[in-house]
Amino acid sequence: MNQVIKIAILTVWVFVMLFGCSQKHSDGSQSTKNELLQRLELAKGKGLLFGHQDDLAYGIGWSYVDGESDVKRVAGDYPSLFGWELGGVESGHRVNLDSVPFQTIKDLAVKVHLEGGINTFSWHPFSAIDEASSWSGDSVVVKYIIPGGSFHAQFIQHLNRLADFLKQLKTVDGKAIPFIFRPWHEMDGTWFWWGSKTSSPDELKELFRVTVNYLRHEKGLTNMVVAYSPDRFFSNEEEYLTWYPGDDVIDIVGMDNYHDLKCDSGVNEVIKKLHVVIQVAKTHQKLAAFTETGCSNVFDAVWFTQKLGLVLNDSLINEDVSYVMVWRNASTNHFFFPYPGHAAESDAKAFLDRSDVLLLNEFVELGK
Ligand code: BMA
Repeated sequence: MNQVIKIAILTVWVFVMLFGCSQKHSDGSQSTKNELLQRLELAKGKGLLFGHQDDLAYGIGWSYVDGESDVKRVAGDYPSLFGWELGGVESGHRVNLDSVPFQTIKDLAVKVHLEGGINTFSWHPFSAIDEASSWSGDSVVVKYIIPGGSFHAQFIQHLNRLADFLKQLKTVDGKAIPFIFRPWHEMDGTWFWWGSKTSSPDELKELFRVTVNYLRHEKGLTNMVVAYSPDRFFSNEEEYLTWYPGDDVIDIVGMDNYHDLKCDSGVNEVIKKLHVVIQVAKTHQKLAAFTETGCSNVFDAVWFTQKLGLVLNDSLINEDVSYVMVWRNASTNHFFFPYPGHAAESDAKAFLDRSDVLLLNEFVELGK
């Protein structure tokens, strides 16, 4: 064989070995991440997954009862997407800031995965400077915890504890399960210490990049799908992307929006904003999601069919948004999904009965 051809073959081989292998983690976690994304891709246009925060942990009138779920009580099946909160894990707490033990979260998340559902994690961490709560919108934190900041080492310690938990998300045979991680959400609002009042877009982008790159590359969490979800303060793609940390970091683009759906005219606002999210998703080849919404205490008894339902009737949203998630059912003073006997029960059931809204069994069936 000609020497030049030999060298060329050798070069290609070295390249494939170096870069091909580095993409694949020894526990196959990179492939589990793609598996999650592919399942969402497959569901696109067939229906939106319906999600509920803390669904299996507690509901109205019960807590930690195996198999219980307020969504199941009302609609006959579980959600297909399950939200969990990680706030407190970074500080070494045994329970999260809503008192749910991390061990329980881990066990339930693995169960969800085995039963065909998808897990998504929010994170409202305490500040690495003084352990102040996430809802310290006036505190300047971000510039001190990014690289070069005087509290960067403390922040890395927070990430180490977070990673210790996330690394436990495995089946008994040691296979890492895929999950969605949605840190630094609602950064365009002013209520969190990473919000727009005290951090610049560049600082937030850096915080986001450091968080994800550290978890993925230093801690090997390549089974992690990452979601970007500002709140509602944007009206075009440029504004939406103000805090966007980059295509290499993000897999899903979304929006959190409770506020606009409080009034009738808000339905159109939400539709317009989700169109922006969808456009970004198309341009950047990402999935789009309605990452958080809800009506506090479901005080509007037809909110599900007449607000959220109208949003889903929009054909673009129906085709291109992968999931919608409502927040937790903590008590009769703080809940976002009705329970048996509540005035909104039949309306929520009618919404979930729509063929384009996927509960767990329907989502699992799609993959068969
Ligand atoms: C908020 C409320 C709080 C909770 C926090 C994190 O929206 O539900 O009660 O502590 O989310 O889950």
